[in-house]
Amino acid sequence: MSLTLNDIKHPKISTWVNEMIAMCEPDNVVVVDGSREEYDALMQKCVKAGLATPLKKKENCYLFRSLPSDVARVESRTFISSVKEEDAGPTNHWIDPAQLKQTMRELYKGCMHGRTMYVIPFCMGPLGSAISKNGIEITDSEYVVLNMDIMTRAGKKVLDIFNADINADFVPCLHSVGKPLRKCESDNGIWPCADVEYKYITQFPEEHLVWSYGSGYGGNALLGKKCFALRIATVLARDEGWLAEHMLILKLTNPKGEVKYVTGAFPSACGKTNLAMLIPTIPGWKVETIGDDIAWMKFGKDGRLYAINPEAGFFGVAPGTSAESNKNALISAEKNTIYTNCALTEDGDVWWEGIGYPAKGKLVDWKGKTRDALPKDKAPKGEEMAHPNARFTAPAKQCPCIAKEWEDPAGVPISAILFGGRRPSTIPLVHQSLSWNHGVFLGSIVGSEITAASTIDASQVGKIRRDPFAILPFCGYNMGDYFKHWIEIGKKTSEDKLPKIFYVNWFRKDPNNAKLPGGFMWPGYGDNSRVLAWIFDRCDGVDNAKETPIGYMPKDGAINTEGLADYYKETLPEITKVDVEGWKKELADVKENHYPKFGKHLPKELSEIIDMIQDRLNKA
Ligand code: GTP
Ligand code: SPV
Ligand code: MN
Repeated sequence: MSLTLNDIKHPKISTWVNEMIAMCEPDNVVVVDGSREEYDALMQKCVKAGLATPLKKKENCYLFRSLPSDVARVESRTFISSVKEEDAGPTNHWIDPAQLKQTMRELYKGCMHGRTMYVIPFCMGPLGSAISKNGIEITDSEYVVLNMDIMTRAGKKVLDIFNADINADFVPCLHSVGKPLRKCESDNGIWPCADVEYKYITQFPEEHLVWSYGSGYGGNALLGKKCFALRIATVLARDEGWLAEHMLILKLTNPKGEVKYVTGAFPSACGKTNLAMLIPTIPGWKVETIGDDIAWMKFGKDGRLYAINPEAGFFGVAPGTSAESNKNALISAEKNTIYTNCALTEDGDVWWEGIGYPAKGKLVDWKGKTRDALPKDKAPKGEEMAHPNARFTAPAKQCPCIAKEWEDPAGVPISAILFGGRRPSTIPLVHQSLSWNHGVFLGSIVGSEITAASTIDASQVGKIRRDPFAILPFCGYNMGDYFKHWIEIGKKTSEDKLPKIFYVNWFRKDPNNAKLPGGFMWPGYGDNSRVLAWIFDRCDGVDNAKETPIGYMPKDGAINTEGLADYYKETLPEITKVDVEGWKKELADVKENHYPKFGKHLPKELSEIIDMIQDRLNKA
């Protein structure tokens, strides 16, 4: 059944693979066919090597534990290696491509000794979609193959596309864990990866090429995801006139049965998966999922933007996921799922902080240590049973609320784009931009408290950093030029056909109000449907908004509060008004500390917007 190098008929792919074999010197080479038998055999290999634990309580589910040094993306070791430094821009790390290739070639030389090289043909997006794109990932990690099997369309069906069109484009993605084995040596239960100073997650934007070395973790190693579908795809999108974004895609149905599609960009671990799978608390409304992390949007013939989800699975944050917060995610991950860095229970199930019930008896924590379950479901920072960035990899088709059109090759027409982040103050629950360019401005100032997904440095967690369009760690070129690209997109069609742009904030805090769970002034999760409903009606031009200095905001009573706890009804006026002084400070900070970074790459339109809003605030 399994495929070999002889099954590759696409000359450019063959040549590239053979060059990589010569450099990495694997013991064997396998071309991944994507079959169930292959998946099962690879999983058994991981179990034998002591890397995967089968979960007795969940059908075909396995737990992996990484090394503590390999639990998240490593932004300090992530590079946009463009020919000119200026093209990487002020927000990316850059090394000259010739120099970096030399360094990495030294590392790759013989790096697959004792290992199998897997060649994975994969497609980002529904097969046959004009918006989809193909790649080949080479890896020496079985964990990566298994995850790519869930997260992308991978295997023979994609190889067939290449073999049918031997000139078909592909994005070459090379990955190694950077841990060669000596003869007869095995991983022996230890997650293979390299020390941090040898990790490199490199994008070569001019060549549309990815080289990743030394990490086995999700965003560093599943190269179809952030490396290709965002860092390389942002470059393709710029050149071809479309958008590649760190966005969820959801389908929203109102009580009359009318449908709108919405995308949303929130920084890592700020609620995309949760919003995409939300169960509305207001009657008659329905949310269904198209995607939870990445959206590719292209103009259709009708001048509207159509979005596809380039992925086929969810690589979701486990901690905080409970039957109450995100039941649909839990059900998605009930079977055929890979868990990473969760805790293991005595009866063979996974557990994490915020799963919604206390653990019993003894647990094996994410570091592999057996510990007594804590009486409460919260451990002190740094001593969690599951790592705060523990993840589940689950097939999207298992999601109970997956939309029937989630694999439609045409994509879905987008009516609204949301931006958001964790902002404890200033930013209101929701406001709508006054224009497309004002919306681009709102995207450009997105900021958030730092979360565990983006750093391995716990001391940084909680500080605020700007994360424009939630794409700061994922933009493959100069962020100033990326802003310009968004302005240009707004000129390609008439304003009425463009999605409306909103800024939302579920994370306002009042630490002095003891009644509020977690100090949050808004319940979030399913109650975010109340805001989605307002947005839906905005898109239809319903008279539910008032114009304020910062944009359109809900009229009094326009947010449905039926069934909301009294203490949230009391906080609602505070989070739905303009904090004039807070906004003045916000804009001053953007002007002094954020925008100057982009120099001449900052589009003048954004400076004009900031002046306009400052002016409006001064008159308020
Ligand atoms: P990535 O996969 O890292 O890109 O993250 P994501 O944006 O998909 O984040 P996710 O939905 O997994 O949410 C991460 C964390 O935010 C979880 O701990 C959630 O419980 C929490 N969260 C999500 N939505 C809300 C909300 O509306 N309110 C509050 N307070 N917390 C939320
Ligand atoms: C994120 O960090 O935004 C993720 C997880 O979605 S990773 O794929 O590791 O980037
Ligand atoms: Mn993400």
